[in-house]
Amino acid sequence: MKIEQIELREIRMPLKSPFETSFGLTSIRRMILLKVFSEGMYGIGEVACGEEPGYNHEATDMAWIALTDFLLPHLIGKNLEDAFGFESTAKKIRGNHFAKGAISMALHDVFAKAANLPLWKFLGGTKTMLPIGLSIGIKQSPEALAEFLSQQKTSGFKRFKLKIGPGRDLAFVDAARNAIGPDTALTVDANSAYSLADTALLKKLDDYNLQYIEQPLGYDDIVDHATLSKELLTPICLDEPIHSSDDVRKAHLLGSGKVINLKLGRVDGYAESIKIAKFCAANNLGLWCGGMLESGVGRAHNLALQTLPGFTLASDTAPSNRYWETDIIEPEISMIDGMASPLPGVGLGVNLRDDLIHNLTARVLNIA
Ligand code: OSB
Ligand code: MG
Repeated sequence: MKIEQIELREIRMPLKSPFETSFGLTSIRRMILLKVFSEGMYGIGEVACGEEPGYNHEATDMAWIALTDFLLPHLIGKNLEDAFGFESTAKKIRGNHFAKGAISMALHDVFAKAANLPLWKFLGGTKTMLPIGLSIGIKQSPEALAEFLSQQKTSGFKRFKLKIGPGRDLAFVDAARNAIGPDTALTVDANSAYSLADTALLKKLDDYNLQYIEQPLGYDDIVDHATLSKELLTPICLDEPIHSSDDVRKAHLLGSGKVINLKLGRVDGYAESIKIAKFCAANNLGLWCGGMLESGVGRAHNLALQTLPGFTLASDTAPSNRYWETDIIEPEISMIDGMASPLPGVGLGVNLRDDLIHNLTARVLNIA
C-alpha cells in the first residue's frame, strides 16, 4: 500500500480526576493521533508517552519532533508490502519508542482494513474474553484509598493495582488489602521509585498476597531487579526497561522478573509485541497489557493486542468512562463483569468522534 498522506494531530484531554504516580501528577493528557491514508482508507495510532519525560525519556513535544523531522519523512510516499514494512527503517532511528509505536498502530489498522479483517484477527489474536484490571493513582491517605476501593466493590475489575512510592506504600497497601478482602487480586506499581537500599521495606510487601510488584527499581534496570527477585516471595513485574523482545529475553536470563507489562508504544509497536507474547508463552512468564492513560484510539489498540495467545493476566485497559467524560471514539471501550471483548468492526473497529476531536485539537500537521 502506498502511504499517500499523513496527518499528525495533538489533542489535549482533561482527565476526570488527576492521576498521581511516583513520578508526577497528570491532569490533562496530551497525546498525538497519527493517521496514515492509503487507497481511500486510513489507519490510526496514538503516541501515548507522557507530557514530560518522567515515565521514560519520551514526551509529547519530543515525539512530535521525532515524527516530523526523523520518522515520517521516511514513510510518506512509500509503497509498503505489509504492516511490518516500516520496521527496518524504524530500527535505524534509535529510541523514540512511542513515536514509532503510533506508526506501527496506524499501519496495522490500515492493512487490516485492506484485508477486510478486524485488527485483532489480522494480528492472529484468539482470545475473546479479556480480563481487565484497574490502575489506581496515589490517593491523599490510606483512608481515602480504602474509601475509593469500597466504592469499587461492584465494579467487577479482575485486579486492582495501586500506585505506590516512598512514604506512600505499606500503610496504603494495608488499607487496600483490608478494604478488598484477602482474595481479590491486588498489585502495586512503584514506577521505579525505590532502590536495593529499600529491600527490607519491599520485603514487607510479601505479607499482602500481591500478585506481583511492578517496577520497584530503576527505570532502565534489569540487574538489580534480578537481585531483588531472589529476596522477595512476591513475583516482580517489569514495565519501564522493556523495549523489545530481546530485553525480555535478557531479563528472563537474569531472573529479573516473572511477569511482563507489555505496552505497545514502549516496544515500538506490534512487531516486537507479537514476539514478546510468543516468548512469554514459551517461557512461562506472566503477561498483560499496560496502559498510558490513552484515549479510545490507544485503548482500542490495547484490546486488539491482548487477544494474542500469551496474555495470562488482567490488563490495564479500563473502560473509557474511567478516565474520560466523553471518549473520542464510538462505541466507547466498555466491559461487563470485568471482561472486555475484542472490537468486531473491520480494522481498529471504532469510529472517530471528529466533532469532539476538533475541539480538543492543539495543533495539526498534514504531510503529503
Ligand atoms: O506505569 O503503568 C504505568 C499511567 C501512566 C504512565 C505509566 C503507567 C500508568 C498506569 C495507568 O498505570 C494505566 C492505565 O492506562 O490505566
Ligand atoms: Mg507501570
